[in-house]
Amino acid sequence: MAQARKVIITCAVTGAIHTPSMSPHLPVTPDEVAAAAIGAAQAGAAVIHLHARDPIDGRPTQDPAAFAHFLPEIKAKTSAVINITTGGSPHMTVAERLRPAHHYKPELASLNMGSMNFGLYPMLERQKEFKHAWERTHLENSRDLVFKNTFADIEYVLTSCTANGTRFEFECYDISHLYNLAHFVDRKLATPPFFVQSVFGLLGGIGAHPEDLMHMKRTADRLFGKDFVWSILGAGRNQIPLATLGAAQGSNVRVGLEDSLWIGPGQLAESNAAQVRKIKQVLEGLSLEIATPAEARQMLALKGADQVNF
Ligand code: KMH
Ligand code: ZN
Repeated sequence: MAQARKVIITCAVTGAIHTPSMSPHLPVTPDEVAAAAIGAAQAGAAVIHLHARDPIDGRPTQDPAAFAHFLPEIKAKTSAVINITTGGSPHMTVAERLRPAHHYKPELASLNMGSMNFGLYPMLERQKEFKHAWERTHLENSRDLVFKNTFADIEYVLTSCTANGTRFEFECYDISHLYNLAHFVDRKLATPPFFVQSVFGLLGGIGAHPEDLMHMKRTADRLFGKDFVWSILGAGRNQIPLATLGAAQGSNVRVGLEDSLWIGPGQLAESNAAQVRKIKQVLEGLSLEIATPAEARQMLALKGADQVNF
């Protein structure tokens, strides 16, 4: 009998898109980030993608010290793969964004595969009141913001993190980002299997229509053949529908409050774990199995949790 396919669930527990005023459930303090990550891993996420926030006002921070308050606890209490962001916030320099990955040498780090507009300002239409002044500025300034990931930046992230044995979640927000990855593959700066996180529905990137998903998949198939591990991230309300559509066609999935605050129409997710449980139900309904952290490590050729610096 054919074995069921194993699906990696990544959970991105907090991040730079949303701000604390948008949901009381968004993890902000180190204790909240740790609890959210542990809950998501217990619910079935094999990979936990992490950002840190200032515990006082929730502002994104890439100070390695901020990560020190939750990385060891998550590692001690789960076997999940820990994936540290190198995206940080689009308002930060690349050098600043890289600090925690360089310091902690994780198994996996995100790598954003092209410069782009990163429009968060439409959220101002929904969110009128803010607890902290930085939140409105963060969204407002995204009207005139380039999320800078030039070829030089990408090469620097690739070479400096690879030297530590860190592999990548290649964040591809558009078709051109797949071609950028293919360019670095040609230059032998990226080695298979490529974990391609295809991101849909962010203003500045590809849309979230099923045709967009199919076009990404066809292009990745053509460029990378069997050498990539495909994953889907649908932003906002697209999260569960696109993950479902992709999973039915062979993708892995990413959920989490970093990318969507929602669990249903107009209904805030009360936790990251709730989104993991929801997608897990969908996957099981499709007769798919959930990859364990050990299986994810094998599928992504990771160095192992004993090789990190935390
Ligand atoms: N929130 C994702 C769409 C990163 O951390 O490097 C983008 C992201 C980037 O996760
Ligand atoms: Zn992120």
